Amino acid sequence: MYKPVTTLTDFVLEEERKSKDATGDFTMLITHIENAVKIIASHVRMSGLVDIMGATGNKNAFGEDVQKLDEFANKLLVDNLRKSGHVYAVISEEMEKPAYAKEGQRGAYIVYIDPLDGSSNIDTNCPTGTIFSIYKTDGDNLLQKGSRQVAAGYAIYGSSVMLVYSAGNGVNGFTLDPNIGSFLLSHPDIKIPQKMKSYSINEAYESLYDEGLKSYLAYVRQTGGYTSRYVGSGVADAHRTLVKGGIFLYPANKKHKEGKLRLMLEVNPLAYLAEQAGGVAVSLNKTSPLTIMPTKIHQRAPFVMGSHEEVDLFLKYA
Ligand code: P6P
Repeated sequence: MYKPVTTLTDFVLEEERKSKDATGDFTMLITHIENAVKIIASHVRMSGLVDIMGATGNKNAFGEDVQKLDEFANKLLVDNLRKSGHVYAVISEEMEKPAYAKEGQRGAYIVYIDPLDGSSNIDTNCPTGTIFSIYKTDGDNLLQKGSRQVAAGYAIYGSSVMLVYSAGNGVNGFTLDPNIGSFLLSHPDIKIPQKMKSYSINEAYESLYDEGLKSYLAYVRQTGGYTSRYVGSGVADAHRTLVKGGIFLYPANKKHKEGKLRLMLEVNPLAYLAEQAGGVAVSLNKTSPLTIMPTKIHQRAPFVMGSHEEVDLFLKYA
């Protein structure tokens, strides 16, 4: 029986038609990201069977072991985007320096990417993801506040492959139909529930947290009704929080004094989505990370996102 479906392409074209000064560049940029994500998804699904699993012996910009799959994802995304003609520069978690498009191929957008977030989970078959954050080119300035993002989103390689993004008009989720190879609108207008008694934090670091956070954790544990969920893959923890509500925290601690997550590559895109979905995100000084003026492309920031009521409760203790 015929049932109308909306593909990601249909959706982005419709959004383009709504925007009077749209040139089609953004539509093409999202399409390049979509195509790269489909290829990454097919490799992630096969990672246990082909020899692209396991570490490469290289280190990324943060001195972390690079898994072969995130090196593959990085090369694919960076090459795709640089040659697209729509991108001025790509900044990736896997590369210390930005990758600029060649002269004559430089476009209107700067794209920050975490090609395979949570890659340390690949060999345990836990969800991983690709995070992207898009800014308009601003001369050769690559450091803009998160509030200047024109779009942000992620792919999550989980029980299904989803692409979730916002261009400032709410958040929409698309699920890959492997039979036709298209992303179909499956989660229109995602809204974070105002409250949900679920908290997500790495509790193994408790001794490293500040007293306020310890008191918050003590409260949610003893008040009853709360559940704890933590995957340890940012996209998975953020996605669950986006669709089910609750609170996801990666705060600063004595080991990670600025937090572990990267401001431009993880915190800002996830915070943008949280706010677009009617939720809230906080970082330094209990304010939105989108207000932070970045000073380095790879700087880190503390991060909390989730349901308004759950984040408000956390802020009472923070
Ligand atoms: P921890 C994955 O390595 C990552 O960068 C994020 O995806 C995730 O949220 C975080 O680190 C998990 O860190 O210290 O809890 O293992």
